[in-house]
Amino acid sequence: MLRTLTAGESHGPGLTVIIEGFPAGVPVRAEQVDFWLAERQKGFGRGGRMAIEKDRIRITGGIRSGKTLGSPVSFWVENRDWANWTKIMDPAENSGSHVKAVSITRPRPGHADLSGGLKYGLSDLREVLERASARETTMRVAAGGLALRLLEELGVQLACHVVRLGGVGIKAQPSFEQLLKKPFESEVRCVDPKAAEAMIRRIKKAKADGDSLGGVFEVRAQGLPPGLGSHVQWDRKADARLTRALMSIQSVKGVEVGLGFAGAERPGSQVHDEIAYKARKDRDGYHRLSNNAGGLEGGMTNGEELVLRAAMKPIPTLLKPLRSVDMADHKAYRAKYERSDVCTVPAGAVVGLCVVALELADLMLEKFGGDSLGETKRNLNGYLKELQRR
Ligand code: EPS
Repeated sequence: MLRTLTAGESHGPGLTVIIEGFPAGVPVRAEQVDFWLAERQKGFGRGGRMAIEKDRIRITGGIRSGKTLGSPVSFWVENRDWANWTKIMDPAENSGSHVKAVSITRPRPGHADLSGGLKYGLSDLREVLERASARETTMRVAAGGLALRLLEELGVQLACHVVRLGGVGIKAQPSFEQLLKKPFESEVRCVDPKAAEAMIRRIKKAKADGDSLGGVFEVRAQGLPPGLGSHVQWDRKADARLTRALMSIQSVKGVEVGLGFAGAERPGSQVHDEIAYKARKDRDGYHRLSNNAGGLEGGMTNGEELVLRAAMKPIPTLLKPLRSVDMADHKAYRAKYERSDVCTVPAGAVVGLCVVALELADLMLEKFGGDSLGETKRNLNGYLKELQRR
């Protein structure tokens, strides 16, 4: 139902997103989207670039009088750093001066540089890294900010936090209520103050060592009805779609649902969530005595809290670069160092929340349809009423 496309280079004039298939009548203000953009920019371990940028959307289509119109919604975010890159990155420049600018020919291990250069036949690896850059996630966060408005109207809430960073982990799983407030107060988006302190120490050490750090973040959602996605076809499975969304974030190398890999170590009796029933006024009375499935069974939501985790590798740009080869002479050199962050796991958590929001909005629209928010709400409420009789 929803199609989202982003465009723009990290040091070009700016970034664009188009979200097609969004229903009419969803109230949204630019500040509500900007809130998430600001959250993405935060986090201990970010580099100098975030001091330059102040990401804010300009609404360029699909919204009037504070409400969506049903037409494609489009946002634009300016790259402030563009002012320093016009000679190197101006898309309208065709006099050949870009070619004269210093080319990057020493690919960084772990980055898109080498594969992208080979694939697209490019000899200046800047033409790969500009688009592979995590700057692109700005626009997925902007689109996610819009999706979150729809989800909120439909009674769905999301939260995210950092679970592990640089080898330091939290001890206990926080409640959803704790998550809604706490991670936003932490510089590393971690609810456990002791763990957060240790994470910050690790980032400082990595920076001093010219190194980078990865970690694991978690995205959770409450208020989802059972039956989003479907068991009947592989590409309709909600777990496949949600994990794909998370895997598409730069640096993500692994995704878990609920108990995830730990479930493979236990017998079935200690994994599957037993079913109970208690009549409720607002929706179905089925619930689970545990939530190891993370809210997903058979490719569908089961009405329990959605629990997804993603593992981010350390950033590939290192102040003390790793061994590489110059593509111009095939000789051994150290990789090119470009200004970078030391750790982006806290920012990754926000990006994760936003891409999950986009996918959940799509799953809700697929099940409940509707060209306007009112129609979608009526369809959802009709379904929830029906569930009470089951
Ligand atoms: C990035 C390199 C850095 C990061 C950037 C991602 O950019 P710069 O080279 O301009 O300092 O700050 O992240 C962002 C700009 C962002 O908005 O998240 C890279 O090479 O991927």
